[in-house]
Amino acid sequence: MLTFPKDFWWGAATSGPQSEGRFQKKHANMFDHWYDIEPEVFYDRVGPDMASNFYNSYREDIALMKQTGLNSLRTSIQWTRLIKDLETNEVDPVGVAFYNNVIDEFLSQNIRPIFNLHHFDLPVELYHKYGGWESKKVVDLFVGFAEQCFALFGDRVKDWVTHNEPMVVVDGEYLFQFHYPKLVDGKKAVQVAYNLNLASAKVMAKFREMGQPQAGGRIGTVLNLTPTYAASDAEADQEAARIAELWNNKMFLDPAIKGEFPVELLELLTKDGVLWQSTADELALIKENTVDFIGVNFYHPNRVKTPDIAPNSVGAWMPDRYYDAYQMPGRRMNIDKGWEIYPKAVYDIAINIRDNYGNLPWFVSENGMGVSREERFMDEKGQILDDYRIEFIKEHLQWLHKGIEEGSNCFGYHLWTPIDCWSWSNAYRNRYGLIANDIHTQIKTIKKSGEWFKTLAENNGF
Ligand code: BGP
Repeated sequence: MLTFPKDFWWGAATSGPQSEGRFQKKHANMFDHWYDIEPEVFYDRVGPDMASNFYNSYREDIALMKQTGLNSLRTSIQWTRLIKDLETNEVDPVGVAFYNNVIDEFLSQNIRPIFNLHHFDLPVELYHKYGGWESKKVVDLFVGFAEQCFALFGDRVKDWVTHNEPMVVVDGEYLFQFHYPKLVDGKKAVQVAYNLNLASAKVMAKFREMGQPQAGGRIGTVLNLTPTYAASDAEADQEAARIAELWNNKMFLDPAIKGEFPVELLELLTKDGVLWQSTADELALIKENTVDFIGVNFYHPNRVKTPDIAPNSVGAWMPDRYYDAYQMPGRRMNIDKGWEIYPKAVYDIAINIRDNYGNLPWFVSENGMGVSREERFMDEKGQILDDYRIEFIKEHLQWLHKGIEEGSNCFGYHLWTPIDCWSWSNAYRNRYGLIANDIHTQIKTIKKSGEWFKTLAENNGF
């Protein structure tokens, strides 16, 4: 039996845009807009309009979550729902009422709500008007939105998160074209990375200025800390891994925890002539405002090798001129999703935080297994028998447990996701939930993994 620390968070994570649906929203976010102009990009042309209908069924949904044993749940407040006037940050009463009801419902079911402020869902108007995260004006508007959230909900919500996977905004919107506006612009990508870090620090400063910690509040951020593994011990592969790690992980992890960007990254961006615009005041604010805890989303490792192209190749700046993805022969795959399964990485993350980041309190904020056409595994009673998901969770928990035994300060494990939800341009292709959602009827049914998770939470281990 593997027993986890006392008061361990056994939970799950979702987000506003992926669960609520667009009902009664005041504004469109980047994805709403993208779907409006290019629906064909989305798997089966399914957009965010309905998502998993949480806006209408939050009571029933939260009751189902309770039945899967969750003691904590992360979702996000949609900027595009809470705020009526994006310039003045005047709130929309309908949005306020909705989030109040949701919070109260979580609390009445004894589920701890963890609220995130940004999950790829910038209001698209702020992109069209100001260039979105390229602009420091938008950083300040985001702080104003956060301030409203703390003032309205900080009496009941005690755990806050500034961003979910900010690196995905950088990669998806500015480099690799998997999020609208699908730009390929390394220089802008670098500025956006900086501005997202600045936004996180400014929001934390506001949180503290408002006295939230005195009222028992904590604030952190959620990063997709995909560890980098070099293809070999050869110096060139090691060098590729060093730079990939700097760009993909340390660019957010270091300022979040240490309040400073890694010197090696600054040197590299300076040498390449793409370093961001920053001021001494901003850097001082980042230095002073570090996280209370960190959430780590982990799905798959990042294996890299030295790039095939020569170092003096010509063209626009992209970080991946320094490394290529390495397809390791014999790797174990979740073939449906196309991601490698490598549970030991959770242990490596635990030890990295323990040894290199002051053993800060952290939790696994997302981990999970996306599977397509899960109806394949349905029994005659209509329940999905997802033993593969149970095994996947167990394997990751075994490694997490080892990390904790060796002193890593991990306080929880959140699965992605409680109820099958809408996943951006993949829409409903990959299902991750403990609870299945028939998107045609919105009928929700607990999977075998949901029952198993309840026992896991009750026993505080397995
Ligand atoms: C994470 C995101 C989630 C979720 C998940 C599943 O990176 O934080 O929002 O979408 O990935 O992704 P996919 O649907 O691509 O399998």
